[in-house]
Amino acid sequence: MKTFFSEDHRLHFPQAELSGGEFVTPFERPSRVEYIRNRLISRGLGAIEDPGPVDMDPVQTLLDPGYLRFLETAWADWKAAGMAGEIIAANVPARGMHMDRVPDFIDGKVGYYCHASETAMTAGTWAAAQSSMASAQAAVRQVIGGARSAFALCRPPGHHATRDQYGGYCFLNNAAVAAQMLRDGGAARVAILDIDFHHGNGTQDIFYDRGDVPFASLHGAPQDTYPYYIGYADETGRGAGEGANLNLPMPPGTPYSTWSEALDSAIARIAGWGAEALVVSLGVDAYRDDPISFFKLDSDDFTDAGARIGRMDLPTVHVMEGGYAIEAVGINTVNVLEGFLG
Ligand code: Q9C
Ligand code: ZN
Repeated sequence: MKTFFSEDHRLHFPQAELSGGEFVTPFERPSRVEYIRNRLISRGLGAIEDPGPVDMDPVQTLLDPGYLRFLETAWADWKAAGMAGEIIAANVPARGMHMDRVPDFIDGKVGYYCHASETAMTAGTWAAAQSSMASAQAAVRQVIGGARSAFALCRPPGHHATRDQYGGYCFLNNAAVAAQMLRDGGAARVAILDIDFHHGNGTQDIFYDRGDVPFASLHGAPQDTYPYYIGYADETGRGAGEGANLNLPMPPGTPYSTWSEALDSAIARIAGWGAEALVVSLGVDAYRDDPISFFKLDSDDFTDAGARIGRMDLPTVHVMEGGYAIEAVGINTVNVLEGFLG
């Protein structure tokens, strides 16, 4: 399996994450993907290639143009306004306020286009987000070209980003654009299976009204974890998308015996949807030692999960999402891919 990876992820390295009322070194840090790359090499999983430039056409078609312009200019606007630090959202539109009027001043714009203030933006964030997207796109081209699978080693991750909001360490929804590109490449129905510990709110939202890109997510129950306000089992899709959204929230302490049953039901639903291609939002933060998550998967469980996904026998683009147990993130990620390959 080929991997696509851009060194430009290093351009995104905020110093601060707001966590428990303190600024801490972000959990989503550059070394994460270095561990994954080193493990890919030591296990001989296949070539690792630079993706080349991003293609913004499918990104602009799927996402909000005003949001993309904001991401492009946010740092310059922030600095021009005399802000001393990294971009952090301090205000967001709340109940009773206008949800659809974009402020002129950058401080207000930031809150308009952000849903979670733990995530900081810096000078290189936009370039890094685009290079992350480029890896997803190169992996899609590989699969459209006939490969059974490809791995997009994306950083920053994407599944929390909606059409017009960033947050949860995500700026551009790589998996969503990958699925749309597989549709455009000829697959009539493209399923997205999100095994990251957190609910893929952005991906769900982007395709919620559509039946051609069904979405299934295994995640920590929203009552107990981010993104808190979405990810319930009764969110089943809307209009043409009714029945094409499957949420499988699970409580703190969930072991692999329970998680794997949920995975099997997601896999059965994807088969029932008649998917012709698959995008896996591949987060490994369901790991027992993940510092911000509460599932109890062991490293070997990720191999088994990958094998179950592989038995779906669909052309598959794996897109990297979360996973913050730095020492194990490479092992766990490559275990999924090796299990998939069988
Ligand atoms: N005090 C992904 O896994 N909440 N994003 C962190 C830490 C945000 C996770 C709380 C978690 C976002 C791609
Ligand atoms: Zn996650």
